[in-house]
Amino acid sequence: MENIIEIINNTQTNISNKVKDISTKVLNNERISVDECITLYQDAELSLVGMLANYIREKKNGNYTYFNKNLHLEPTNICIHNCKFCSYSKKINTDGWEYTVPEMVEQVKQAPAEITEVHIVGGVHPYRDIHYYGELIREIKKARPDIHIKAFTAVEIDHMIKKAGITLNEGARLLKNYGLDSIPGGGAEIFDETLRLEICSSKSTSARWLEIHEALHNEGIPSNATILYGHVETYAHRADHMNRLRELQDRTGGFNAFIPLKFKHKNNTMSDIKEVSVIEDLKNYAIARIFLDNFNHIKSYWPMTGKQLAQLALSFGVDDFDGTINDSTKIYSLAGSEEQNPSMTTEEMKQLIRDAKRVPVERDSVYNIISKD
Ligand code: V47
Ligand code: SF4
Repeated sequence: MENIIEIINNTQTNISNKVKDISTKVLNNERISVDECITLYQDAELSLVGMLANYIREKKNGNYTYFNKNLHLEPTNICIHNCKFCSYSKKINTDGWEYTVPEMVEQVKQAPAEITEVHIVGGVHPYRDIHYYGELIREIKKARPDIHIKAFTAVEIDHMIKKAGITLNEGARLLKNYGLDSIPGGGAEIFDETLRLEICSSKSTSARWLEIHEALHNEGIPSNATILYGHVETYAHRADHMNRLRELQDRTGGFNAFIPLKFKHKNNTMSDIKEVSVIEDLKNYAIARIFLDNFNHIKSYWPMTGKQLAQLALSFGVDDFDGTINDSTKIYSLAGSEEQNPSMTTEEMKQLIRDAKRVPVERDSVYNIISKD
């Protein structure tokens, strides 16, 4: 380790003593504080945080880069909320769309046999409750008993529980009984209460988002966590967001992966905000990897970032590429994501990973290895 610290001292010409001390801490496997996280965002060079993140990435996941074979189902874009960054939702009785349960089950039946996961995220429909979505889970399981169902953000779950008039613990148990296997990380946005009111005022509060994930973890249902970054937040807001996740993970260990989601500005009411640079994206991945020492995986969501940035991110702390997806999501293409029709063959995914000098590993939804090069 002394060697790496020496290299940092000799190659990072502009490094401050503070950043040097934080780097030493990271390389000695010590947890960094919120203030130290902010210092890295403000003062550290991309190459330095990249190197530190890569050290941790390789310690946790070696040279592996995980992906899975999944299908995205979006039940509806009808939504009661008014998130300013959303390019996707419609109000009921306008020109929104909604699939019926049989239509969604048919989509799953039609999916290639090798798909191991269905990811279900959509708008918060005013009339649908936990029993409606529970039926969907049950029918999908009937059609494809082996498929892992990763479904509904905490914000969707919050509404479906309220709609059914039951408590959170009852809801978590019910979802488990219906066959829910895990939940995705969406709806977290940014936890700072003032900003949350500014950009998505009607959405479940930050405390509620965390409470729902905790209840599900306690029921044995793991989840992911996201952050929406690159809009009106500061570095301190990002560090605070990750700190609340790190604290919850210390208590439950129920998070699988952290997924930074870059704000895309097309077709929404925050379009006047310029999107952040690729340097900022890479720095954000790297600092997330450094700060979230109790998360095993950092995911780059390629349909949003584009294949090239996702590939580059594999050298900045990222070890997970998400899934092959099959052109089945509209959430990001409407917001101007890099992939307008996201789909990738397994071979293409593996080659992108190999080209970044990593080993492609097909995983299931809880990171058991299915196959590797
Ligand atoms: O919460 C909406 C984001 C999220 C925009 O767990 C936007 O594996 C950027 O849950 N620019 C939902 N982001 C997506 C989600 C997800 C995605 C991928 C993987 C996983 C996982 C979960 O999409 C929302 C919101 O933060 N979003 N609009 C936008 N304009
Ligand atoms: Fe609804 Fe989700 Fe869009 Fe917010 S981001 S308006 S909760 S679909």
